[in-house]
Amino acid sequence: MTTNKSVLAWIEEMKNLVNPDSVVFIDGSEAQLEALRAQAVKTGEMIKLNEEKLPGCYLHRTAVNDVARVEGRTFICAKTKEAAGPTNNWMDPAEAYKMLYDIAKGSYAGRTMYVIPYSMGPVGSEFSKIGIELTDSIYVVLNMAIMTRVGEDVFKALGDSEDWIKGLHCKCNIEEENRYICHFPEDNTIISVNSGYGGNVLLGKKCFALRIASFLGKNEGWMAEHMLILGLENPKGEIKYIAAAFPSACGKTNLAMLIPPEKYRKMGYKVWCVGDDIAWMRIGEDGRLWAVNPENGFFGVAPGTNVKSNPNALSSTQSGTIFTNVVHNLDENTVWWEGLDKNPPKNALNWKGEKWDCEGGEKGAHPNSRFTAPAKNCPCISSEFDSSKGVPISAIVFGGRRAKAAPLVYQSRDWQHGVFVGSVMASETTAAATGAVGVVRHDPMAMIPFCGYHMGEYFAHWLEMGKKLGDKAPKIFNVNWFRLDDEGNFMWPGFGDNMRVLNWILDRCEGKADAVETPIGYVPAADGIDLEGLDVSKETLAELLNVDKEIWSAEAADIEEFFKKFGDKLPKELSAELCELKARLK
Ligand code: OXD
Ligand code: MN
Repeated sequence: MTTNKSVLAWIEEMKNLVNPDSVVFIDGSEAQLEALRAQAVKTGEMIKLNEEKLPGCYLHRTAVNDVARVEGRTFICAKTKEAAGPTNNWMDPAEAYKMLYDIAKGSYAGRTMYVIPYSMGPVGSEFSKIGIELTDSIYVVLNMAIMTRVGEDVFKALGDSEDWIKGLHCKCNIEEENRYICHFPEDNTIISVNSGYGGNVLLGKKCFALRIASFLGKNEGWMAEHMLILGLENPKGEIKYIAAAFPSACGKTNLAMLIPPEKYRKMGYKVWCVGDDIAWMRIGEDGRLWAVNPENGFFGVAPGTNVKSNPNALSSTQSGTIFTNVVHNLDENTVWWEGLDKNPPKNALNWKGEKWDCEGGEKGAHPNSRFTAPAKNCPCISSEFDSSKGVPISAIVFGGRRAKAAPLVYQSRDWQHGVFVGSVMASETTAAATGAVGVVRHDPMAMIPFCGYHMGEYFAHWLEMGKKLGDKAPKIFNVNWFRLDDEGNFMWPGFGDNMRVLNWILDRCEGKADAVETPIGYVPAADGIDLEGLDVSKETLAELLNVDKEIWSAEAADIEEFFKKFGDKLPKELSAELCELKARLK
């Protein structure tokens, strides 16, 4: 399938290391994928679901100890610890290679090596990047075939070039204590061992499109961000694009596929999804920031996805989808998860494959259970989805899950202040990674698990991009859909009604909406957010937009502590922003 010398030499080297029984190149043809699906069903790796109700859909269960990203076992193996920075685990590259090769050695014995050529971004686009993943898992092949563009065309687009990313995945025996997800940014290499969970093994996604790509972006003058991309069309048919960064499992997929409230729908508003997780952004010929989604599918969190919260995501999963760690409805041979509907199946297996009693109080689906669905299934997929130059971004939005501190929405004073706003993002942790859930942690730009180099330099890169963009830079905002009242209830309805906030954001970009200055930035004027048809009073909105000086003074002290981590790599612009914030809070 290829005569590329660098590719063939590396495959040979890896073959000698892992010792497979055979090697299969993934050509991307439906016939080959279908044969692999059949083989996975035969071995029990996947279960074929009801062809009438869920055509082309499958269920897979991971090992019980392997259900989320393992941040504690994810390493940036740069030459120096300093290059990886204080927010990454670091391992010396020579030691890491030795350890990983010892684990990988002979691990494909009795297994097949699948060679997956894949493109992040449309095949052949000058902005796309190519990777090759070697894996011993059919589940990985089939997921990669949904999440990226795979096959022969990718080798054609690569030609003789040496500009591609190496990725070796070895399932081994799924041993937790020998699980490592390692990145070698200086070698364009990723090695993942002893896991079968998507975020750890679909190497095009977090490993390449964020960790390696963020490093490439810094060196080449572009940005790889943990952001959804959506287009908001107004009744005049004009579409404005927003890129938004939220930590994992904080609603990026829901926002990216939002259905406007009825009133807005009737007026002709529409939301178009370009991407739900990752944005690669470059400065275009016109000097504006342009974004592409390098992925080709959605690896979404299943629990909570339903006809109300995200009908578009649900529709996307009705064919050609792989479900992981959800409930198996045995009567219908379909799937179920908490929050899908109020009718949990009576005759069912839980995510572990055990008989499940829906009234027994235990969750049936894992909280981080997932669907891998083709982007083309999404009813609101943007017509620009496959565009190689991407879409021009008007606004960048940061957000997290904060019970109290952050108001519903605020705008930064300018790009530099916006970078500060992104750098001080904090959010309650979710089930997308192993570890405690609901603990507030700093997560600058939602990139703490994904920045492939020193985060102080990453902030500097953001500031640099702002300088290059000048007055063409998108405006920067922060949102928080998760504010709680004193009784612990959500104060903002969220979901489709978030469009009311997006409207204010886009109006601000066009200088059309009023705002009130607060110590942290600009919040909407009293009547700035349309509340018609909502069960939210003016008083509640005022509360939602309130900036509590006491909370923010504590926040500022905490930011000061957090910033100390970055030492002299913290850009002085950000310390200056912190000083100004403290002064404004006095
Ligand atoms: C994801 C994540 O899967 O952020 O997108 O964990
Ligand atoms: Mn993500």
